[in-house]
Amino acid sequence: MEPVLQALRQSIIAGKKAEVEAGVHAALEADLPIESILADGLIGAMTEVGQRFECGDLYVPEMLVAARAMQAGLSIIRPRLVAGGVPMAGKVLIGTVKGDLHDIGKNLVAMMLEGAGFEIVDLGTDVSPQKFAAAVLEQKPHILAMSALLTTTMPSMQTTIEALREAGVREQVKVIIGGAPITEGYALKIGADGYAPDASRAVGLAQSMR
Ligand code: B1M
Repeated sequence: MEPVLQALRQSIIAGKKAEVEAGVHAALEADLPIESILADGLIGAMTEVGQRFECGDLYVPEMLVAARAMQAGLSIIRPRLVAGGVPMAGKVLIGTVKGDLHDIGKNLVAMMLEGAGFEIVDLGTDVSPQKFAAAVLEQKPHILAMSALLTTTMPSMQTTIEALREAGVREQVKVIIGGAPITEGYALKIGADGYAPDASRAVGLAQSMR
Protein backbone atom coordinates (compact mmCIF):
# COMPACT_ATOMS: atom_id res chain seq x y z
CA MET A 1 0.00 0.00 0.00
CA GLU A 2 1.14 3.57 -0.74
CA PRO A 3 2.94 5.11 2.29
CA VAL A 4 0.54 8.07 2.24
CA LEU A 5 -2.39 5.65 2.71
CA GLN A 6 -0.55 3.73 5.43
CA ALA A 7 -0.05 7.01 7.27
CA LEU A 8 -3.71 7.95 6.72
CA ARG A 9 -4.82 4.65 8.26
CA GLN A 10 -2.65 5.18 11.31
CA SER A 11 -4.03 8.72 11.79
CA ILE A 12 -7.61 7.37 11.71
CA ILE A 13 -6.82 4.58 14.17
CA ALA A 14 -5.21 7.17 16.47
CA GLY A 15 -8.30 9.40 16.03
CA LYS A 16 -6.25 12.40 14.90
CA LYS A 17 -8.78 14.38 12.90
CA ALA A 18 -6.46 17.16 11.67
CA GLU A 19 -3.90 14.57 10.56
CA VAL A 20 -6.60 12.62 8.75
CA GLU A 21 -7.72 15.74 6.89
CA ALA A 22 -4.11 16.50 5.93
CA GLY A 23 -3.60 12.84 4.92
CA VAL A 24 -6.62 12.85 2.60
CA HIS A 25 -5.45 16.09 0.99
CA ALA A 26 -1.96 14.57 0.56
CA ALA A 27 -3.45 11.45 -1.07
CA LEU A 28 -5.51 13.61 -3.44
CA GLU A 29 -2.47 15.73 -4.29
CA ALA A 30 -0.52 12.54 -5.00
CA ASP A 31 -3.27 11.72 -7.54
CA LEU A 32 -4.15 8.42 -5.88
CA PRO A 33 -7.43 6.96 -7.15
CA ILE A 34 -10.41 7.97 -5.05
CA GLU A 35 -11.44 4.27 -4.81
CA SER A 36 -8.08 3.44 -3.24
CA ILE A 37 -8.21 6.35 -0.76
CA LEU A 38 -11.65 5.12 0.26
CA ALA A 39 -11.04 1.35 0.35
CA ASP A 40 -7.40 1.12 1.48
CA GLY A 41 -7.21 4.28 3.56
CA LEU A 42 -10.56 5.12 5.14
CA ILE A 43 -12.50 1.83 5.15
CA GLY A 44 -9.33 -0.23 5.75
CA ALA A 45 -8.68 1.81 8.90
CA MET A 46 -12.16 1.11 10.28
CA THR A 47 -11.74 -2.63 9.62
CA GLU A 48 -8.54 -2.54 11.65
CA VAL A 49 -10.26 -0.55 14.41
CA GLY A 50 -12.95 -3.29 14.56
CA GLN A 51 -10.31 -6.03 14.78
CA ARG A 52 -8.46 -4.22 17.55
CA PHE A 53 -11.73 -3.68 19.42
CA GLU A 54 -12.45 -7.41 19.23
CA CYS A 55 -8.99 -8.18 20.67
CA GLY A 56 -9.58 -5.76 23.55
CA ASP A 57 -6.81 -3.56 22.22
CA LEU A 58 -9.18 -0.58 21.70
CA TYR A 59 -12.30 0.48 23.62
CA VAL A 60 -15.54 2.27 22.68
CA PRO A 61 -14.23 5.82 23.26
CA GLU A 62 -11.24 5.18 20.96
CA MET A 63 -13.56 3.60 18.39
CA LEU A 64 -15.75 6.70 18.51
CA VAL A 65 -12.82 9.09 18.09
CA ALA A 66 -11.55 6.99 15.16
CA ALA A 67 -15.04 7.08 13.60
CA ARG A 68 -15.15 10.89 13.88
CA ALA A 69 -11.70 11.16 12.29
CA MET A 70 -12.83 8.82 9.49
CA GLN A 71 -15.98 10.90 8.86
CA ALA A 72 -13.81 14.04 8.60
CA GLY A 73 -11.77 12.31 5.87
CA LEU A 74 -14.92 11.09 4.14
CA SER A 75 -16.39 14.59 4.03
CA ILE A 76 -13.35 15.82 2.07
CA ILE A 77 -13.85 13.27 -0.70
CA ARG A 78 -17.64 13.61 -0.59
CA PRO A 79 -17.83 16.17 -3.47
CA ARG A 80 -15.91 13.77 -5.71
CA LEU A 81 -18.15 10.86 -4.78
CA VAL A 82 -21.36 12.73 -5.49
CA ALA A 83 -20.16 14.66 -8.58
CA GLY A 84 -21.32 13.88 -12.07
CA GLY A 85 -24.52 12.05 -11.29
CA VAL A 86 -27.46 12.11 -13.64
CA PRO A 87 -30.20 13.82 -11.63
CA MET A 88 -33.39 12.05 -10.68
CA ALA A 89 -32.46 8.40 -11.06
CA GLY A 90 -35.11 7.87 -8.37
CA LYS A 91 -35.81 8.71 -4.75
CA VAL A 92 -34.19 6.73 -1.94
CA LEU A 93 -35.17 6.87 1.71
CA ILE A 94 -32.26 5.66 3.84
CA GLY A 95 -31.62 5.09 7.54
CA THR A 96 -29.91 2.96 10.17
CA VAL A 97 -32.38 0.75 12.03
CA LYS A 98 -33.73 1.13 15.56
CA GLY A 99 -31.22 0.78 18.37
CA ASP A 100 -28.26 1.16 16.01
CA LEU A 101 -26.06 4.27 15.98
CA HIS A 102 -23.55 3.21 13.31
CA ASP A 103 -23.81 5.63 10.40
CA ILE A 104 -20.52 5.66 8.50
CA GLY A 105 -21.51 2.86 6.09
CA LYS A 106 -25.02 4.29 5.69
CA ASN A 107 -23.57 7.74 4.91
CA LEU A 108 -21.23 6.23 2.35
CA VAL A 109 -24.09 4.37 0.66
CA ALA A 110 -26.12 7.63 0.61
CA MET A 111 -23.20 9.55 -0.92
CA MET A 112 -22.61 6.97 -3.65
CA LEU A 113 -26.32 6.82 -4.48
CA GLU A 114 -26.43 10.60 -4.63
CA GLY A 115 -23.43 10.49 -6.96
CA ALA A 116 -25.38 8.10 -9.20
CA GLY A 117 -28.21 10.64 -9.44
CA PHE A 118 -30.62 9.41 -6.78
CA GLU A 119 -32.45 11.91 -4.60
CA ILE A 120 -31.68 11.02 -0.97
CA VAL A 121 -33.86 11.43 2.09
CA ASP A 122 -31.70 10.45 5.07
CA LEU A 123 -33.59 9.60 8.27
CA GLY A 124 -30.37 9.23 10.26
CA THR A 125 -29.75 6.53 12.85
CA ASP A 126 -31.92 4.67 15.38
CA VAL A 127 -34.93 4.81 13.06
CA SER A 128 -37.95 2.90 14.33
CA PRO A 129 -40.08 0.71 12.03
CA GLN A 130 -42.97 3.15 12.54
CA LYS A 131 -40.82 6.11 11.52
CA PHE A 132 -39.64 4.30 8.37
CA ALA A 133 -43.24 3.40 7.48
CA ALA A 134 -44.52 6.95 8.10
CA ALA A 135 -41.69 8.39 5.96
CA VAL A 136 -42.49 5.97 3.11
CA LEU A 137 -46.14 7.13 3.26
CA GLU A 138 -45.12 10.79 3.26
CA GLN A 139 -42.08 10.82 0.95
CA LYS A 140 -43.20 8.14 -1.55
CA PRO A 141 -39.64 6.94 -2.35
CA HIS A 142 -38.91 4.32 -5.02
CA ILE A 143 -36.49 2.57 -2.69
CA LEU A 144 -36.10 2.15 1.06
CA ALA A 145 -32.48 1.35 2.06
CA MET A 146 -31.82 0.11 5.59
CA SER A 147 -28.47 -0.33 7.30
CA ALA A 148 -27.65 -2.39 10.42
CA LEU A 149 -24.24 -3.07 11.96
CA LEU A 150 -25.26 -5.08 15.00
CA THR A 151 -26.57 -8.62 15.12
CA THR A 152 -28.92 -7.39 17.85
CA THR A 153 -30.48 -4.67 15.66
CA MET A 154 -30.80 -6.51 12.35
CA PRO A 155 -34.21 -8.04 13.33
CA SER A 156 -35.58 -4.49 13.18
CA MET A 157 -35.30 -4.76 9.38
CA GLN A 158 -37.91 -7.50 9.41
CA THR A 159 -40.09 -5.53 11.83
CA THR A 160 -39.84 -2.55 9.49
CA ILE A 161 -40.98 -4.65 6.51
CA GLU A 162 -43.95 -5.78 8.64
CA ALA A 163 -44.67 -2.15 9.55
CA LEU A 164 -44.68 -1.26 5.84
CA ARG A 165 -47.22 -4.05 5.26
CA GLU A 166 -49.38 -2.85 8.14
CA ALA A 167 -49.29 0.70 6.75
CA GLY A 168 -50.32 -0.69 3.32
CA VAL A 169 -47.21 0.62 1.55
CA ARG A 170 -45.07 -2.52 1.17
CA GLU A 171 -45.91 -2.91 -2.53
CA GLN A 172 -45.15 0.75 -3.26
CA VAL A 173 -41.46 0.59 -2.39
CA LYS A 174 -38.47 -1.67 -3.05
CA VAL A 175 -36.66 -2.57 0.17
CA ILE A 176 -32.88 -3.03 0.02
CA ILE A 177 -30.65 -3.79 2.98
CA GLY A 178 -27.00 -3.95 3.97
CA GLY A 179 -24.45 -3.67 6.76
CA ALA A 180 -21.66 -5.88 8.11
CA PRO A 181 -23.80 -8.72 9.60
CA ILE A 182 -26.32 -8.80 6.71
CA THR A 183 -26.28 -11.52 4.05
CA GLU A 184 -28.17 -12.30 0.87
CA GLY A 185 -29.81 -15.22 2.71
CA TYR A 186 -31.02 -12.91 5.48
CA ALA A 187 -32.50 -10.52 2.91
CA LEU A 188 -34.41 -13.39 1.30
CA LYS A 189 -35.54 -14.69 4.68
CA ILE A 190 -37.10 -11.41 5.79
CA GLY A 191 -38.66 -10.61 2.41
CA ALA A 192 -36.42 -7.71 1.38
CA ASP A 193 -36.08 -7.06 -2.36
CA GLY A 194 -32.30 -6.96 -2.37
CA TYR A 195 -29.00 -6.94 -0.49
CA ALA A 196 -25.72 -5.19 -1.23
CA PRO A 197 -22.44 -5.95 0.58
CA ASP A 198 -20.95 -2.51 -0.06
CA ALA A 199 -21.74 1.00 -1.21
CA SER A 200 -20.80 0.58 -4.86
CA ARG A 201 -22.88 -2.57 -5.18
CA ALA A 202 -25.75 -0.74 -3.43
CA VAL A 203 -25.70 1.67 -6.39
CA GLY A 204 -25.88 -1.19 -8.92
CA LEU A 205 -28.68 -2.78 -6.91
CA ALA A 206 -30.67 0.47 -6.70
CA GLN A 207 -30.22 1.04 -10.44
CA SER A 208 -31.49 -2.48 -11.17
CA MET A 209 -34.69 -1.71 -9.23
CA ARG A 210 -35.74 1.28 -11.40
CO1 B1M B 1 -19.48 -0.48 16.88
N1 B1M B 1 -19.55 -2.42 16.60
N2 B1M B 1 -20.47 -0.70 18.57
N3 B1M B 1 -19.20 1.42 17.10
N4 B1M B 1 -18.30 -0.58 15.46
C1 B1M B 1 -19.04 -2.95 15.34
C2 B1M B 1 -20.15 -3.01 14.28
C3 B1M B 1 -18.49 -4.38 15.77
C4 B1M B 1 -18.48 -5.41 14.60
C5 B1M B 1 -17.07 -4.23 16.38
C6 B1M B 1 -16.46 -5.55 16.75
O1 B1M B 1 -16.83 -6.12 17.76
N5 B1M B 1 -15.56 -6.05 15.94
C7 B1M B 1 -19.47 -4.75 16.89
C8 B1M B 1 -20.75 -5.49 16.47
C9 B1M B 1 -20.75 -6.95 16.90
C10 B1M B 1 -22.00 -7.63 16.48
O2 B1M B 1 -23.08 -7.14 16.50
N6 B1M B 1 -21.81 -8.86 16.08
C11 B1M B 1 -19.77 -3.38 17.48
C12 B1M B 1 -20.27 -3.15 18.80
C13 B1M B 1 -20.37 -4.39 19.68
C14 B1M B 1 -20.65 -1.87 19.27
C15 B1M B 1 -21.24 -1.52 20.63
C16 B1M B 1 -22.33 -2.48 21.15
C17 B1M B 1 -20.05 -1.40 21.61
C18 B1M B 1 -20.42 -1.14 23.05
O3 B1M B 1 -21.02 -0.15 23.38
N7 B1M B 1 -20.04 -2.07 23.88
C19 B1M B 1 -21.82 -0.10 20.38
C20 B1M B 1 -23.28 -0.10 19.91
C21 B1M B 1 -23.86 1.27 19.78
C22 B1M B 1 -25.19 1.27 19.04
O4 B1M B 1 -25.21 1.33 17.83
N8 B1M B 1 -26.29 1.19 19.78
C23 B1M B 1 -20.92 0.36 19.27
C24 B1M B 1 -20.60 1.71 19.07
C25 B1M B 1 -19.75 2.16 18.07
C26 B1M B 1 -19.31 3.63 17.96
C27 B1M B 1 -20.42 4.63 18.29
C28 B1M B 1 -18.16 3.82 18.91
C29 B1M B 1 -18.77 3.68 16.48
C30 B1M B 1 -19.82 4.13 15.43
C31 B1M B 1 -19.69 5.59 15.07
C32 B1M B 1 -20.52 5.94 13.87
O5 B1M B 1 -20.91 5.12 13.03
N9 B1M B 1 -20.81 7.21 13.78
C33 B1M B 1 -18.49 2.19 16.21
C34 B1M B 1 -17.66 1.72 15.15
C35 B1M B 1 -16.87 2.78 14.41
C36 B1M B 1 -17.55 0.34 14.79
C37 B1M B 1 -16.64 -0.34 13.75
C38 B1M B 1 -15.24 -0.36 14.33
C39 B1M B 1 -16.57 0.30 12.38
C40 B1M B 1 -17.91 0.45 11.65
C41 B1M B 1 -17.69 1.26 10.40
O6 B1M B 1 -17.96 2.45 10.37
N10 B1M B 1 -17.11 0.61 9.35
C42 B1M B 1 -17.31 -1.77 13.64
C43 B1M B 1 -16.32 -2.87 13.27
C44 B1M B 1 -16.37 -3.21 11.80
O7 B1M B 1 -17.38 -3.04 11.13
N11 B1M B 1 -15.30 -3.73 11.30
C45 B1M B 1 -18.11 -1.85 14.86
C46 B1M B 1 -16.77 1.28 8.07
C47 B1M B 1 -18.01 1.33 7.17
C48 B1M B 1 -17.65 2.00 5.84
O8 B1M B 1 -18.40 -0.01 6.92
O9 B1M B 1 -20.56 0.23 8.20
O10 B1M B 1 -19.82 -2.05 7.33
P1 B1M B 1 -19.88 -0.57 7.20
O11 B1M B 1 -20.63 -0.23 5.81
C49 B1M B 1 -20.30 -0.86 4.58
C50 B1M B 1 -21.12 -2.14 4.29
O12 B1M B 1 -21.52 -2.82 5.45
C51 B1M B 1 -22.24 -1.67 3.43
O13 B1M B 1 -21.65 -0.60 2.68
C52 B1M B 1 -20.76 0.13 3.52
C53 B1M B 1 -19.66 0.71 2.68
O14 B1M B 1 -19.05 -0.23 1.83
N12 B1M B 1 -23.47 -1.15 4.00
C54 B1M B 1 -24.61 -1.15 3.26
C55 B1M B 1 -23.74 -0.57 5.19
N13 B1M B 1 -25.02 -0.22 5.25
C56 B1M B 1 -25.58 -0.53 4.08
C57 B1M B 1 -26.89 -0.37 3.62
C58 B1M B 1 -27.18 -0.81 2.35
C59 B1M B 1 -26.22 -1.45 1.55
C60 B1M B 1 -24.92 -1.61 1.99
O15 B1M B 1 -28.45 -0.64 1.94
C61 B1M B 1 -28.85 -1.16 0.77
